[in-house]
Amino acid sequence: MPYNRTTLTHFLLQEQRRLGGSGSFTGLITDIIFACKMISHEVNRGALAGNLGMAGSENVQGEEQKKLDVLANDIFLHMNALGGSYAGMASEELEDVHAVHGAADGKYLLLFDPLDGSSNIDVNISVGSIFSILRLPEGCSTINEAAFLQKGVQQVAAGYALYGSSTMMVLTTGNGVNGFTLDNNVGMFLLTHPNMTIPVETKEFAINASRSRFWEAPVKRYIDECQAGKDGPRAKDFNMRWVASMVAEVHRILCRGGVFLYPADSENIKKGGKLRLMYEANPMAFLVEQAGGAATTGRGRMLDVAPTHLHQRVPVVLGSKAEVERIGAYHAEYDAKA
Ligand code: P6P
Repeated sequence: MPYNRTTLTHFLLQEQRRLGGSGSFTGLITDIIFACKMISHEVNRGALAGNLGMAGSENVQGEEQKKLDVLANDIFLHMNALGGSYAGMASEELEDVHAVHGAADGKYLLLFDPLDGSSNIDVNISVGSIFSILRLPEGCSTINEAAFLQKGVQQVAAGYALYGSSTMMVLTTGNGVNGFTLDNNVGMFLLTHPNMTIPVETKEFAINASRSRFWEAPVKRYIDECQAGKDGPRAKDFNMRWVASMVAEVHRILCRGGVFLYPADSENIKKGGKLRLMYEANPMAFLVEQAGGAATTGRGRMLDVAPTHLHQRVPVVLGSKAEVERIGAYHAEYDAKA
């Protein structure tokens, strides 16, 4: 029987009953589900819909926007305002926070990267949407940047949609990680990857190796040892992957293990690194930890980083716990000698 799977909506209802929740999770995630279905449709149509190419504008990061960056951002802002759950939103594509006026019961804040990895769009490589949900601080009456500057441990839910060979949504509400695949025939996300778990060990690392000349010594040591293979200090061969789409890398790690590094280096250190804390590193760190992995800056737990501004960047090391801990140990040894 093809329809014996659990839908994402039913899964959330079951979670609420199990956890005695107020029912708000379903409302929170339902808006995001609609947004991701619409983005999936536009991404999948690609050239046929004239969606490829540049929008002719720049975002707050100073990056040239793709047409689909702008479209995905507009879809997220519109769809997530309709449900009334969110008092405010923050997007990689917007300099300032976006207050949702008249939100019926806006007790939450939504942060998102509407289309991560969009440089891959025009060459048909997987891209994704990343989202993070925080509570509106008690007594907060003004939706400003300060309301959003909460540590990653404060997230109530996080996840991503992956627009790949199939469209998937992977989600945590703090009780493990579950993956759902979009059945385009009926327009529903169906549970296909229950209780996703990251193996503690791995033989696969992901890093942009073209930046090796900029790396700090502990990163160089770790990668050199992996590349030395079974005759080197690790006594085993490693494989390397680099998709240049964080959602695709994290999904692979959730499915089969691995370690992902985007370190701060001598070239990007002034900006604090490459990846953004609030709507890339923190939601992915929440997912990875909930799946039994680890996520750090190389020098401390990602979810404990105290944010100072909305679009701040951080060094990222995440994935199989044994490798993340090894990389942390190499940084600590290096710092102790400094
Ligand atoms: P690079 C995409 O632009 C992104 O933010 C992440 O999704 C990805 O992991 C990284 O940047 C790719 O960076 O330097 O390889 O282009």
